[in-house]
Amino acid sequence: MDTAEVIVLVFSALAVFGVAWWFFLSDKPKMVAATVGGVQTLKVTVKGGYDPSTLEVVAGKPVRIEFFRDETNPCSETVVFGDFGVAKVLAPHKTTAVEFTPEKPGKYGFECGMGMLHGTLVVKEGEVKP
Ligand SMILES: [Cu+2]
Repeated sequence: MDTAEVIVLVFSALAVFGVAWWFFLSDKPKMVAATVGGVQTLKVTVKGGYDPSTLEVVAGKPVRIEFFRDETNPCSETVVFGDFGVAKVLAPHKTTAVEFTPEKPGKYGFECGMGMLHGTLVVKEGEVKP
């Protein structure tokens, strides 16, 4: 093996490792709700996807997700939270709030009306009352 081959090998290894790290090890952007007046509030930008796409709240308290749809692409026109029976049309370049109260902890998906864009709502156990 000459020097050039070694260099190629090292760079290939780094590239493979980098891709693996990106997919498996890097933490996906996650947003934990801020409580405003007793309502767990989150802000999501909709542009070719949901950003952030993983939202974290606790069970038993109202949730308000403010979707800012920063595009006119019809794909993202509707956001659907199937588990909560919520479907909402998002006006382009405006903020539309979606409100509901998750009663049970778990992971719930949300998506566009065509099921192409995906996000996850992580509902954690709320405070246990004595
Ligand atoms: Cu879509």
